[in-house]
Amino acid sequence: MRRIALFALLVLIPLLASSESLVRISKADFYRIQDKFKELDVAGRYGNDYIDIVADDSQIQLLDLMMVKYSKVNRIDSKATYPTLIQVNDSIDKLHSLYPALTDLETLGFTVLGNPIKMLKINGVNPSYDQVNDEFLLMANHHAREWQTVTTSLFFVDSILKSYSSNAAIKNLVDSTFIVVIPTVNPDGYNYSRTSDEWWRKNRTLRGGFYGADINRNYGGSCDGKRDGEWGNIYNSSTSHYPNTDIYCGPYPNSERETRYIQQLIKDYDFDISISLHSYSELVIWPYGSSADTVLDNELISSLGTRIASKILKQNGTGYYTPEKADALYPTTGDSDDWIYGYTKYVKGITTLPFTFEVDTGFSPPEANLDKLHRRVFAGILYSAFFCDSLDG
Ligand code: 0X9
Ligand code: ZN
Repeated sequence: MRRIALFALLVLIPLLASSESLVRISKADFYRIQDKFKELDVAGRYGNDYIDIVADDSQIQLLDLMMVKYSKVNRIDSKATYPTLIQVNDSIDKLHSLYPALTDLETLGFTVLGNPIKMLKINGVNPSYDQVNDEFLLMANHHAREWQTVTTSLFFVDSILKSYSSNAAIKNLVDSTFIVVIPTVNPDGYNYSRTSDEWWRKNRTLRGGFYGADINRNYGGSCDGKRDGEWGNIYNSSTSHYPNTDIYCGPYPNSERETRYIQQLIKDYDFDISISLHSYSELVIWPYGSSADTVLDNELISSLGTRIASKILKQNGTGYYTPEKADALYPTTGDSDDWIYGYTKYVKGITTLPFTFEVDTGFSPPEANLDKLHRRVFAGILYSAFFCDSLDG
């Protein structure tokens, strides 16, 4: 009887949608269930022994059936701490109008809901046209619910522009580096998460009655000719072809506008380093995330990633972010970093070193922690931007 119930749930889960909550399970249980549990929306790692997943009611029922112990985790943000999408866009406009000589403002493209994806270009020589050797990309908020990544990127821009005239090292950085910042890659998702469903992760493309694809599962392969790097390949439960799941990879590679806009940007500029801000787990990670394979530049990327991580203090002050190859938590296909590395290396013939920062210990921390988070992560972003000068290109 129990077997039949389990079977019914396994078949039905991908088709059902219900309310979601954040639950914490042991790492051992996570690895025990992940094969059977086809669609796991991992929120982050908690300490060394726990994994947090966003689960809907039917998935929680399945945890019960599989005798997995879990505890519910409350989201402790205060919405008012975080800017609305309109306020995010206003802040970007304001930064440009306050520093017109140092910044240029561009729209990468528009989302299906008509929201602009805004990008600030920063340079002391000519912010409109890249005339320098070093290029650095910072993007945030591929995932809608990771609100603090948006404010962290805005804090970075505000801080370097404010310090430009008084801090010689920052002036030197801004003069010698073409810095591109995209505070939200996913404005439709951010707005929906901020106003209607705080657990929302995807964008808001509507297909066949289901909303959204996970932009960080949608990039079309690592372009190195290996099957492992391919979009849509499923090794375990961390990507899905079911459109109603949080980790839906989209109907085909690069199906999402947001994915294609970022790809175009990577084609247009020769970034030395790119950083994609996500939350959470206090990690600095690098490709490949799709398999145990290492990139050709593994020595460089892992030593640089380790150095970057050593600049970002953990929230509890006990140490620094953990550096690791991205598949260490879970391998998944279609993320931005695998694509950026593979495309720049094998198609363009230059090398962009892509990193993902998984900032913080939860989604959208409360006000008291937010400014401190910005400052801690700033150290890692700034170090990375400075490092562009040491790389070829
Ligand atoms: O799953 C993701 O897209 C990222 N983590 S998050 O919790 N922010 O959703 C991590 C992607 C890194 N790549 C791999 N783990 N392969
Ligand atoms: Zn994320």
